[in-house]
Amino acid sequence: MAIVARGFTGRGRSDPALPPGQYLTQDFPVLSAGPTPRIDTSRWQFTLATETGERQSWTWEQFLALPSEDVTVDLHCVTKWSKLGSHWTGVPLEEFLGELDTSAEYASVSSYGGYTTNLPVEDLLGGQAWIAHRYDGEDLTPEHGGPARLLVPHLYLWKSAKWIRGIQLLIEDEPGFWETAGYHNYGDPWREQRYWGD
Ligand SMILES: Nc1nc2c(c(=O)[nH]1)N[C@H]1C(S)=C(S)[C@@H](COP(=O)(O)O)O[C@H]1N2
Ligand SMILES: [Mo]
Repeated sequence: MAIVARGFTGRGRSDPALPPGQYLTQDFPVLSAGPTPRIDTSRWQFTLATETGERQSWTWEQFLALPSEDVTVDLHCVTKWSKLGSHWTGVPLEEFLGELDTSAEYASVSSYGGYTTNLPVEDLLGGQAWIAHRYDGEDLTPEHGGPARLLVPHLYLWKSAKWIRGIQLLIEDEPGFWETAGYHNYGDPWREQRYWGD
């Protein structure tokens, strides 16, 4: 294998924080598959359902009363932009899943507006995922998923469902909106899992 010095590999930057095939952006592009739903926090609810049909819901007030964390994370979109060091406030998924009696390994995430995405339950735990309600010190805007969105920055950003409404735990995996349309089922940016077959 030829050894190619960094800087001689073409236009791509070789920032070690950038997964393969990604470029840096300072903006925060908006990518939504449909219209932006407007959900008043007075009628917002987040519902977690287990594989046995057990359900638990949180109102906006109950959600805000949970312990939240300030996190700084890198975002990687499958359309190739990456944004490094973005600041969020959110409730770690352990706060919702922690007490739950489940043997489900898969999660189907659904949003107000109908978007869905899927990921292993394991990827929601271990300090890797939050339901975020603040971005850069401000309430999350509707365009970026406000009042609250999933934030799973170690996977491509399509897994970070905006306008999150619920999570259904499943024994068998259930591909979501983009996963059904050809995006990779798991979506690890470091392994460049963009499409089925990658
Ligand atoms: N509900 C919902 N969530 C979504 C999407 C969407 O269309 N609807 N798009 C996904 C995709 S493809 C990306 S790249 C990110 C974009 O988030 P942003 O618009 O805040 O940059 O949201 C993800 N979450
Ligand atoms: Mo995306």
